Amino acid sequence: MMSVRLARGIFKKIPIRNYSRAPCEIIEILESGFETLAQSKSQSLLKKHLTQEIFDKIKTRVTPSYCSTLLDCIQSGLCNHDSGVGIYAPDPEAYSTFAELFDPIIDDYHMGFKGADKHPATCFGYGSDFPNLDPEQRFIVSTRIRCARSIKDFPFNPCLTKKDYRHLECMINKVLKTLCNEHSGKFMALSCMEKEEQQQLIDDHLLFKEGDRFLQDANASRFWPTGRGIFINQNRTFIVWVNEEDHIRVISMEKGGDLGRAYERMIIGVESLAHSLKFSHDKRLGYLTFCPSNLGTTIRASVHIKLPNLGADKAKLEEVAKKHNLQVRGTSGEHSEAKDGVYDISNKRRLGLTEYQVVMEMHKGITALIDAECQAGSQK
Ligand code: ADP
Ligand code: DAR
Repeated sequence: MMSVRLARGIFKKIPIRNYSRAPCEIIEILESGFETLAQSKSQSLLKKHLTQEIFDKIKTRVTPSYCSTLLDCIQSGLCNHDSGVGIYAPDPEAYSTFAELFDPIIDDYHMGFKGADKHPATCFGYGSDFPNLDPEQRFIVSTRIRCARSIKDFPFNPCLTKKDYRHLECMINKVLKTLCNEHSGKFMALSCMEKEEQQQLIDDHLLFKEGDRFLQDANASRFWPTGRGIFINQNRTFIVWVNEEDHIRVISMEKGGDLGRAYERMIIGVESLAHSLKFSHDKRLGYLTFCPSNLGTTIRASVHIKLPNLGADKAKLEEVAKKHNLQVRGTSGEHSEAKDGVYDISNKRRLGLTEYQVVMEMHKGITALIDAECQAGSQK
């Protein structure tokens, strides 16, 4: 893979960017990376939608407040041709500065969110709207639902300074400490965590992994592990990730298929944080996130599910998932393989629907998937 690791710190002579167009050396890296990507067999949305015309139109632009360049947005996708998406927003303004590229990728990923469309107002519904997906506990090992929030007036990972990371950690942790009842818990900074404890939390699917090359090449891992950490309650059912891919990830988990209980806990958690924190929100794109695949509701509702029949034919499983707007990941999340026949299956789109509609789409999809699994079993 070509190496275009371009951390802000590399350009010693311009530690603080204050230019109105991308410098020549950045444009040279962009042109070389674009040419290599164009000749590759990449299936990323970046490759699909970054045409020569769009590239020439936006390659010199920078965002007004942080001088983020097109290279800051796409260098992960230029370095990793096996990306699914291949682009991130280094700061909130990138979505408008580079709209010619972001908009078709957003439309494609979220399955029909056009430039003129507006994300709907927040409407969570209630956990009680969603019955247990697997009351007999035949298929679903566990259920997880998460949403992301970015703190208003802060940029995203590639533009954060070490001081920003510390400031965000402190600001978010101060509010986490006020949570009560089943949402009360303890914050553990990654920098103070024993490696064994960290690995156990990762293996238990509670903590984010380290060393994601897609995030590293997007300059999302600078100053690691400064400012990164996890907040977790006593029952390990309510978790908040701080400064991994997004400033905040609010996560609720349940053993088995009780989606409604997990969802109700997440709603209370994210609304409690909203009393004290201001989030980055756009009237067209909803809640803003580092990756365009997470815009809007930012919700990913997933099950760890055993599908011995459908899972025997991955193409068939993908076909059924696609029909119901579901996304199949491996047991350890994205870019991982299924172990012991356990798949992570979730809603794919997050933008253009309300929170209630996104979770209902997942609920209906997983119900249909279980029906298909039973049918596949009866045909044996
Ligand atoms: P996200 O984008 O939501 O953070 P990832 O694909 O990175 O998702 O997964 C994050 C972690 O969450 C991984 O360890 C993954 O195994 C875990 N996970 C996802 N869904 C479930 C689930 N239903 N039950 C238990 N763990 C889950
Ligand atoms: N790995 C990147 C991001 C895909 C979406 N997942 C996120 N944002 N965690 C890719 O382009 O494959």
